[in-house]
Amino acid sequence: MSIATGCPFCGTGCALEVECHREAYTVKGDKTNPSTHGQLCLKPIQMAKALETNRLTTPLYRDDKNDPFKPISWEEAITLLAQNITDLPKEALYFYLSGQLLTEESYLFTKLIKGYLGVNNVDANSRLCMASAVVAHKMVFGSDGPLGSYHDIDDAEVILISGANPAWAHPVLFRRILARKKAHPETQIIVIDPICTETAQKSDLWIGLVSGSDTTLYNALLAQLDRRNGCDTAFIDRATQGFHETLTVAQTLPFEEAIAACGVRMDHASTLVDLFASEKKIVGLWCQGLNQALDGVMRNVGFMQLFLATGRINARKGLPLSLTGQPNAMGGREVGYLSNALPAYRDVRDEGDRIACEKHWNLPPKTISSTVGMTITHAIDAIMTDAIRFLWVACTNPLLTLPDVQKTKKALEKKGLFLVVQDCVLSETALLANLVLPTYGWGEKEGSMTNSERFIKRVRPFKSPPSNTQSDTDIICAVARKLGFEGFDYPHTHAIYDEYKHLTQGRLCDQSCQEYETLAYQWGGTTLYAEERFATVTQKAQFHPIHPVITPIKRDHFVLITGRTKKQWHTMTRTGSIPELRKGEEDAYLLMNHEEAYAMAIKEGDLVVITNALGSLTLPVRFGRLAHRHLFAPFGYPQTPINTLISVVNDPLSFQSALKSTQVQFC
Ligand SMILES: Nc1nc2c(c(=O)[nH]1)N[C@H]1C(S)=C(S)[C@@H](COP(=O)(O)OP(=O)(O)OC[C@H]3O[C@@H](n4cnc5c(=O)[nH]c(N)nc54)[C@H](O)[C@@H]3O)O[C@H]1N2
Ligand SMILES: Nc1nc2c(c(=O)[nH]1)N[C@H]1C(S)=C(S)[C@@H](COP(=O)(O)OP(=O)(O)OC[C@H]3O[C@@H](n4cnc5c(=O)[nH]c(N)nc54)[C@H](O)[C@@H]3O)O[C@H]1N2
Ligand code: SF4
Ligand SMILES: [Mo]
Repeated sequence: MSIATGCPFCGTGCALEVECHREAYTVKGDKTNPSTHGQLCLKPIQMAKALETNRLTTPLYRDDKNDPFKPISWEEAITLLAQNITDLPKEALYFYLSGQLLTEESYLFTKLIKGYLGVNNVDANSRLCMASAVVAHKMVFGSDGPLGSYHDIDDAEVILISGANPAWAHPVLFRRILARKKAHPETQIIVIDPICTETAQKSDLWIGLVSGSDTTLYNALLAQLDRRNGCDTAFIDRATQGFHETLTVAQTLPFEEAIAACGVRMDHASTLVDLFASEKKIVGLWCQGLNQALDGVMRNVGFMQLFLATGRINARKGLPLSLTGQPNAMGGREVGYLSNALPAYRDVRDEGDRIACEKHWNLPPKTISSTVGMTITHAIDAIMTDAIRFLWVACTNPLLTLPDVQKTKKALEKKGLFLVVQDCVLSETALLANLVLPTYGWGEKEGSMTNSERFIKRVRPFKSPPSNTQSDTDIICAVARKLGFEGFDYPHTHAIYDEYKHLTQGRLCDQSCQEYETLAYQWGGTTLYAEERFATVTQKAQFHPIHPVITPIKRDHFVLITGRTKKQWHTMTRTGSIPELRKGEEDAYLLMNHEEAYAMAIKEGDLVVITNALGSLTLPVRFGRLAHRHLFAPFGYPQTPINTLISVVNDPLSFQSALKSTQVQFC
């Protein structure tokens, strides 16, 4: 028997075929899928071997977090959960969700929390991932939603990758880029990244800029393009606003001075200007190197503006295509799980948007709050002051992935906080909980997901779940019913999708005519805004002036960049026990330039201690090629939690934490 489903890992969103033979599962690509054409990488193939590993099989509870857990029944678990929600004032409740939940699950959480409980104190790990990209898309184009399609890569003449390492993080997309290059060797792949990553090594040009200098670089390129008459003035006049103010600010620094400040070679900067000034099709890809920063929104805006200024908002001349991290962060954004949002790209601050949702959910007027909820890092502070006393975490492991591990730990351990964790395994966060709810995992549940090119597909079960676990949807519905809410009696997941899809009618992500059973649909068509009418009030795309700030590297310090490894998935709860995915990635490590290591008498394999005001970590050294005084370490290894060294500093517009880098010294 063969089941069509989707990959539970990255935002590329590969469609898969799983062949089931008794207890074993063979994972292949689904060749009929128009988005990913039967491609896949190692992760889901290997994951299929470890579906039963470390699984939780009963709800666990303890009143006091110092006591050991006791197994309890589901009836007791749901009652306890509902009771804690009822006993506390609404303002003391907080919910923390995940871009790895399915659309139907995120929709139900949103309906329960924002609709029925009437609070917006809910956020998702997308706050750590895509929040800056969301805000930037709204600022420039009027709505969230990546512009293009994967097949824009197939005829691109230049593929410009900034702040992303798709060879590791989006391997199937990277393979597609290499396939384009192979078929058309004149295609140029250019990588802007402080690290000479595998992506950069396989590209035509590595531009090893100083971490954090992106906005300076993009401003300089924009100003130089204008000097060279390389901007598309007809397009700018016709379809955009704010160009001249933006250009004036971008012209502040002379080109040479700006490029030198970025640590970029003049000839490399000139190459970029030449390419943008040409008629070539350029596809721009980016991810956390731009999103996870104090100026993450403006890095996104600056990058996108190079495309806007040169009329690259279409399939002919190219476009910016934001890479989404998690498999269904797009679906979560669509159903409005972030603290300011409502389904189908609506906003809690908009009265019309609130009314539309209240009507759809049969709720009395004014049930939905117009106050934007706290973001997750604010909620951690609020736990410390006892303002938040209930936290329900689903499908994420925040102890290791939020900034400042010690602070997060203190908050989660707080006596006055009732912590609920809904997970397939006893994660590091679950180990701190009062109540642990064991859920179905990949291969056991059904629903839908949207990938990085807005393509929605079905996810289907191909095995039975461990006994005494429940699906995420069943848990949400059981709690809602226990709270006395009507509207959570769904005969099947199909009915949840149908209810949600009607909310998308007439919206940018309209999927209201789609059928759940056969879902295979790219909302918005291949290119958003193909008619050059944008989702802003004036229907024109908006330029925004950018005032860059480069934080200098302190004396005796290095920039420590954090990110992923090639085969592991975040905190390793699903991939850590699989030998094939562990190979070469057994332990965390510190990547550094060998010249800099030699100067400090450090050899490859030596254990070194890196430190900053928050703490210290010991890591073995590996050699690589990075910009001067830059280091790299992966963040997912539980024994060496890199976020111990990352303080809570957020972008002021998106509240996304600057997780990508910090400064450290060697002890
Ligand atoms: N194997 C694997 N794949 C994954 C994941 C995983 O855990 N494992 N996670 C998924 C998720 S949720 C996400 S969000 C994506 C993330 O995908 P990526 O964003 O591609 O991955 P990161 O490792 O976070 O690294 C981003 C790159 O940004 C660079 N960078 C750092 N600072 C700067 C800067 O100032 N400017 C520029 N231009 N670049 C900079 C880093 O050197 C790094 O190469 O990966 C997804 N895919
Ligand atoms: N320093 C640093 N920190 C970072 C980043 C970085 O680049 N640098 N990247 C950030 C980014 S982009 C992201 S996306 C986050 C990721 O951070 P997290 O989401 O916290 O990391 P995961 O390990 O993916 O945690 C997912 C959890 O969900 C559980 N799970 C899996 N399937 C299911 C399911 O079906 N149902 C339920 N209920 N649970 C399930 C897993 O067992 C696991 O415990 O990390 C962020 N943190
Ligand atoms: S590229 Fe991403 S979505 Fe595709 S199979 Fe690999 S991890 Fe899964
Ligand atoms: Mo992410």
